[in-house]
Amino acid sequence: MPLQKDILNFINGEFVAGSKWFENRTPTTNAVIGRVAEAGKAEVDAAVNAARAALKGPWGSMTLAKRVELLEALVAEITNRFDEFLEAECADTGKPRSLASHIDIPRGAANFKVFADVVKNVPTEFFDMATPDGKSAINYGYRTPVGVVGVICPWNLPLLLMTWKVGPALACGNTVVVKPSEETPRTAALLGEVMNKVGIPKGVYNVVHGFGPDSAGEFLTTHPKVDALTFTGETRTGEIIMKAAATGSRPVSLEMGGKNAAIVFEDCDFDAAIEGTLRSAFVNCGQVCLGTERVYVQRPIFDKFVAAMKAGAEALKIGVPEDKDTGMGPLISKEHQNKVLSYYKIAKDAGATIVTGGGVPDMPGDLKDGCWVQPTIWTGLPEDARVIKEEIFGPCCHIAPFDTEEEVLEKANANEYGLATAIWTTNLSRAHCVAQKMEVGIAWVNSWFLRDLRTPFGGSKQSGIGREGGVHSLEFYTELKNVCIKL
Ligand code: NAD
Ligand code: 6OD
Repeated sequence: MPLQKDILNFINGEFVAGSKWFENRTPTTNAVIGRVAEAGKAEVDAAVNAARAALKGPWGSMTLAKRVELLEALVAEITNRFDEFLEAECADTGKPRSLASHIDIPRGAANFKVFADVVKNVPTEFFDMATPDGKSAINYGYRTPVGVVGVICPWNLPLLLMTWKVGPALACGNTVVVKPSEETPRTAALLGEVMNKVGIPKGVYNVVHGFGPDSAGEFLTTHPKVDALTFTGETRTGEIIMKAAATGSRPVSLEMGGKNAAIVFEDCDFDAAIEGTLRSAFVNCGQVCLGTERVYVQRPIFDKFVAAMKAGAEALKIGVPEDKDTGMGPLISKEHQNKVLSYYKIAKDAGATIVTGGGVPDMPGDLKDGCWVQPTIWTGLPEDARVIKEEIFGPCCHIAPFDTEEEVLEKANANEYGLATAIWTTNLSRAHCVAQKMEVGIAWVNSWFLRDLRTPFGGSKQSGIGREGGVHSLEFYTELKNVCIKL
């Protein structure tokens, strides 16, 4: 299937244009490969109204068993159209096909399956109580959908992070209006076709394209008929969305930025720690919220670790999605390339030792205009340096030595973010102690980005509010009512 040239909004089961168009570029060459219909106030209003109406239609009265069947059909149909999703995701992001075919697209489908299983199996609570008249009453919990959920998405793992929200929202019987990132509109639109094919009723899944301020993002998050907002993106955007949600006292779920630390003890499995840290720093060109931008290595293995990281970074082949040897693609956009390169300059100006990288790789032909940067490793900066404090969201990390557990905990926790950590040690007791003391939502030991979708996922401090995953998603996507019956 050729790539779509015009990417449309999906409202009430129909593909529709918007108030204007904006360009869709591919980051490998920065060439325009399509145009996107921007939703204005009218289209956002239509999408929200369609989502509200769908709550009262066949979707609202559908049995749980039928809803689960439809979610399972979605998984099958995404899998059927795997290559189209892959092509669309790689065109928007430039990421290696080898990566998107193992992570983005399979997880994009799995997010429907896991929440279908959750809603099918999860019980609610029950209490039997004695009443003052010598008789009794029973109480049980009953979950209902929250209503219309606004889903605001980032560009780094577009399908995966969108269905991570849409999966549980639909499993719980809600309807959604999705605002994909302006950089990556394709897979959300393609999912509209899949929704129609499997028979999800009109208005249950809607997509409005556009930007944040004064565009679809703002129109959606300030719309009074949206009942709840779930967001993934930068912390400062999350704060704006939280303010919008305050009007009407609407619930928010926020998955935001990170400046994650890896802690490598001298007793680690060295090869595993190198493999995991290379992946956590450079996969998806460093554009993973859980990625490592600060690495603390115990002094006896520091030099050996830095040398192995340098060798690993320099062995990464930078290239196009379709080359099976590509280990790293481009950044998402010219704007983001400029941001990451500005941090490369900040590190240099601050006196960092540039172990490897620090610039733009030489790329042939059309690729010269793409959004490429080199994987970059620094050492030698003080803990208050900007590249150690601020989220860069690029393929780069600073590596610093440490001596004691107390010292590294102090340094690793001295950050306003608190999303994830990766701890590398063979000392079981130390692994538990450090994991428990890290101020993060997710602590991996001897692994990174190993996901069991039944577990709570989210950030502490400025990395987020709320937890999603497994039964935890039900806390956000349902209203839990207590029914009390006097017997
Ligand atoms: P972003 O905050 O710039 O944009 C995210 C979405 O918000 C986009 O759809 C954008 O159009 C929209 N938006 C922007 N301003 C808005 C406004 N005023 N009102 C309504 N919507 C608005 O984030 P990004 O650059 O797309 O993604 C990268 C960021 O996302 C990084 O900070 C990364 O750490 C974070 N992230 C976090 C997680 C997590 O799970 N914690 C996952 C992925 C990405
Ligand atoms: O694996 C997930 O469910 C998830 N939300 C990952 C987030 C990755 C951030 O870039």
